[in-house]
Amino acid sequence: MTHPAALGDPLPHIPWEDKPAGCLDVLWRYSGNPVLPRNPMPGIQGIYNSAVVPFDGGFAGVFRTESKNRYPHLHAGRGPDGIRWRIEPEPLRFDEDDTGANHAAYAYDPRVCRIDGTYYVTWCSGHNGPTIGIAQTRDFRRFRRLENAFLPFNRNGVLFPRKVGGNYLMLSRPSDDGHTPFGDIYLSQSPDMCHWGRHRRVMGRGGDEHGQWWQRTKIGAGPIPIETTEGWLLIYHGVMDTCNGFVYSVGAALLDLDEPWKVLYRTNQHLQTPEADYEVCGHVPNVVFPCAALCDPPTGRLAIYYGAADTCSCLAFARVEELIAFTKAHSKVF
Ligand code: BMA
Repeated sequence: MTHPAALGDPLPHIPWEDKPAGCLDVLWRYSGNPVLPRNPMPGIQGIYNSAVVPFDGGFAGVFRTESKNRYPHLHAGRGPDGIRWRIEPEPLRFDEDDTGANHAAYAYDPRVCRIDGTYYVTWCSGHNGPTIGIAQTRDFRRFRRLENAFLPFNRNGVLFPRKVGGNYLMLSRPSDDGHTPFGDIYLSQSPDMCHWGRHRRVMGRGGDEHGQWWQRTKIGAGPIPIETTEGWLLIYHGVMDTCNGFVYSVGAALLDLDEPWKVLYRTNQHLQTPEADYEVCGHVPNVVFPCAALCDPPTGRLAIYYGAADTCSCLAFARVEELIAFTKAHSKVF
């Protein structure tokens, strides 16, 4: 039997730190967290839930910022090593387009996905309520807006890095106009990145009947799924309600390679829950919210970018082989 392995291009300069001796967890935090702290630049009080990809020998990203009116915007950024970042002072602006998208609307929780040499940004965009905005870029300087993927209300739009069955695929979570006390993950298909259909339900939140309180309120796709020999590795957030509000944790699933709406395995426990000071204290306490993952397939090293407490940006690490083995060994599909 071959070992489970990630597929794709090598990334030898991935940000990395070995697992601390004695650590029993599958995911471990970067000792230099937060990578991007609160008040990272004038007028910006928080930078979190942001997406990073390899680009031009280094890294590029799209970052969620929050200014002092607490209105969220997206900013492009570049960094040589995935840890030190230069964030553009002005929010992303789009070239002229003929979409009906509202360019002045709020923008948050971006993901960035490279497909056939083009980078697609998806994010939660205002359109009389939240839905999934899409833009494309090749250089992280000029961005072209495409049509919104769905009607409101929807969040957590996450593309797959290649077509499957001839279609682009996107995960999302249909939701409501508020703080959404419900939500399951769905998959939609498109021949052209414009018309989305052939919707499939992928997986639901867990409740009493599944013994899964950590993800009992809602779930949402996190980073772009990683193609592996065992299926698409999906890292996602699971949310529970408590007397003090929502708690956001991290889980993982393996989806069928050819029919990714079929869940093969899914962790029956969280892999990371808010514990570090910067996760339990911030503008919204008790949130870990992964939006991007870098992978070096030859070594199986995985670097996961996550927002902490809706305040700062952090890194956690894992080994793909270990993460897959854990997901298979501690699985409950429902
Ligand atoms: C969700 C989104 C995220 C945020 C989370 C916790 O609804 O708004 O951006 O991190 O709530 O506040």
